[in-house]
Amino acid sequence: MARIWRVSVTKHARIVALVIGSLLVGSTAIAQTNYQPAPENLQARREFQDAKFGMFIHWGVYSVLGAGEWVFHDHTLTLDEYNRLPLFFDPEKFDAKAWVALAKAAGMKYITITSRHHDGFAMFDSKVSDWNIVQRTPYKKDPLKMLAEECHRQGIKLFFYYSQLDWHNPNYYPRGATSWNNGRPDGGDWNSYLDDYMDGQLRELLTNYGPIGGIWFDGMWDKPDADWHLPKTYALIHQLQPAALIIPNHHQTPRPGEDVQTFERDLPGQNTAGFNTTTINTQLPLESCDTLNGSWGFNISDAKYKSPAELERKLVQAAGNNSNLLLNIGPQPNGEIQQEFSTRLLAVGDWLSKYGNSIYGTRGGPIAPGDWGVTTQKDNKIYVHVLSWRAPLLALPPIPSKVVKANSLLDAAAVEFTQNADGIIVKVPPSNSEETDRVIVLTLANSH
Ligand code: FHN
Repeated sequence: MARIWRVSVTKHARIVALVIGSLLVGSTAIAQTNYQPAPENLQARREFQDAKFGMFIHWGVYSVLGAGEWVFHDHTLTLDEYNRLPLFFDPEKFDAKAWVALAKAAGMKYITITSRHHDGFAMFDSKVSDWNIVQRTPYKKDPLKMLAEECHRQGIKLFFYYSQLDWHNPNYYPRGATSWNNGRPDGGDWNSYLDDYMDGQLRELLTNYGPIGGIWFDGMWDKPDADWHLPKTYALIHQLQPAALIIPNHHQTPRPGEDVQTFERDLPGQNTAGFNTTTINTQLPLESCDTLNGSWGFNISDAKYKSPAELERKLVQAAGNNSNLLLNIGPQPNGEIQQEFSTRLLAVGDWLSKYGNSIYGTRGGPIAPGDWGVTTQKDNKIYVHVLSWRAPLLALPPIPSKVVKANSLLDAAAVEFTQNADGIIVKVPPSNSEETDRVIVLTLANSH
């Protein structure tokens, strides 16, 4: 009982920290001033939008304890205790080829992996400090190197999640909203943390792993009033790899220098999680991240697996809201991806092999999402995704173009429809209870 209470209190404290951080972080509205994205960056943004579905991976020494990536904070471990974790991290079953192959079989077009999380532990070969997988674990190898090589080989983009928040480095001082009682030293050089340590590691990530998709930042909400030297860091990234996208998970409206707006456990513009902004930057690609069960890092007691149908609906909802879905799994400490994840991912991949045309390469359609479903669009095709509608007729609002044909995506069967100034009425094919999404393709006149 005491444990349950403590866990719920710490979870609550965590959300409060995220919310307060998110509310305040806007006050540090410093960014890469006069940012003009390079042509290759603009191209990378389009490719990112086309990709639609990515694999998020939270993997670190915290996985050893099977209690999520916040275990240092949640269980109030001391630094000395946490320092022992790398000694038990020996992922002998890690197989970069299998991970990338699974992402591809799931229909995912990119991977975003934690290069380090809030524990500051580098999952790559860093020369900036020895708090890294090569020097502190019996494994002694750099899994990100293997993953990057495999991603390049299999033609999938790799992004690095990078936590700006660091519970381990003494120079992350003054402390932020989290992890006050873990025996961290009361002193440190903040500027050195940013300029030497963080930028040093980012330089490594952007020079030693070939072309990467971008950097997915997290943790700024921990110290909302701090000067994070963002102009310098953002300029460094864009200078080293102009096509690399900066994706900041600060839960606020984007600022110059940032290339994608991301939302955590929410669709763009929604805030059910309690810390997302409801303001959407319509100029930027959008992304929404979520978990396959309820956790980010490996959590041995979390069996709240979402069904393939739930995951497919999330993907369709994201696409209909002009957004990507970044779906998270937390691999085991031995490097294996548990079967509960892989079977569900493969089922989604199977679904995508039939419905992918209505997802990949699309943008949010011209009709606003409703309780019934969403639309996506590619060239002169509007895909009407009927997610929840029992009646035989569906009335849609007017659109500026003339519909010349309507047919069902799966079997190309003609679908009856009428169109006038009041809108479009389509006769929805009967629902098959096993179908997540009924997709009707509207072909427009005047294709471009
Ligand atoms: O605190 C992290 C959390 O562990 C996880 O990494 C998620 C992923 O979006 N982001 C943070 C909370 O905003």
